[in-house]
Amino acid sequence: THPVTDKTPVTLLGLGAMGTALARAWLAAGHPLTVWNRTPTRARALAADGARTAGSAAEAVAAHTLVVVCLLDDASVEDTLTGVDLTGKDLVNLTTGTPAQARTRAEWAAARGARYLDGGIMAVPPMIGVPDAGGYVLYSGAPDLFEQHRATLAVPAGTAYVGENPGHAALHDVALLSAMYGMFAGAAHAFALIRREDIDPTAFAPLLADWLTAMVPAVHLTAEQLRSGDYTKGVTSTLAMQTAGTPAFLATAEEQGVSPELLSPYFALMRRRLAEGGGEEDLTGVIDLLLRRPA
Ligand code: FVH
Repeated sequence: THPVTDKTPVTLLGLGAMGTALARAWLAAGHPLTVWNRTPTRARALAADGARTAGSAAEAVAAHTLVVVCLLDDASVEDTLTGVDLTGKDLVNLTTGTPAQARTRAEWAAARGARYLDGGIMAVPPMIGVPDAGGYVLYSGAPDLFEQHRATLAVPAGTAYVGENPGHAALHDVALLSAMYGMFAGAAHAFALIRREDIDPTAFAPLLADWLTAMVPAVHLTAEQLRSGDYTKGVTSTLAMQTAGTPAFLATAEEQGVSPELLSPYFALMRRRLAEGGGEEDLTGVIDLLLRRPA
């Protein structure tokens, strides 16, 4: 049995690296916690720290109203919860998936009598339970459900509610991580350019970090341009000017013996937009070229 407390009891399914970090945060904050993991050995250390371990997912779900799921993927959620009685449960799914999977999972939960919130974790396990680490979780789904459990959900990491559509947490998650990979791709090309010269990468890195940091606020102007539909609004470096500069980038890559394969697709889109008459615009028109079909 759990000690008497006014803290919301939590059931947690999934004790991988992330699930274990979540569990430790709730235990440290004094929340009664019931855990289940497919491989039971992972629950033992948590039991020693005060978690109650359930012998099956069904037993764990039956223990408390708030049920948090942090498994590998959507298929493992299906495997784990098929046949489990979810009537009256508040299901919070922190498993990474696509927006469509989240929307389908929300309907699936509703058909089983459960309320549903989807979550996208913007943190790695060491950031969980560390208030200043900067990690947070994106949530979408029923607003009243989020409000009801906001304080409990805020224990492991900050929370950011992004709307009622259950697919929007996953969409924001993937969009933010996609931007991150674009940044990593640019940094990879930059490091490749200097790699064959007598340039210390650790001396170059601060310049790179400062430059990327200085450029980041440009996303706000892009957003304003998208909202207004005026892609020339506030433009300081036109598409025509920037496209004229791209041969120097490609020639430099050639001189340095570096493949342009990370940059070339973006430059090709810039040239296409220029050919369509977008020369006086910012780079924002490239976004329209990426929209392949009506959503
Ligand atoms: N770890 C991270 O850095 C990232 C940060 C951002 C968010 N992700 C997502 O969080 C989900 C869980 O990730 P994780 O780090 O805990 O992942 P693992 O350590 O690999 O643990 C996976 C757990 O899933 C269980 N599991 C896998 N398949 C099944 C199944 N068919 N049925 C039941 N459970 C299953 C696995 O159980 P076991 O192998 O211990 O028996 C673990 O509990 C994930 O969506 C990340 O994308 C983490």
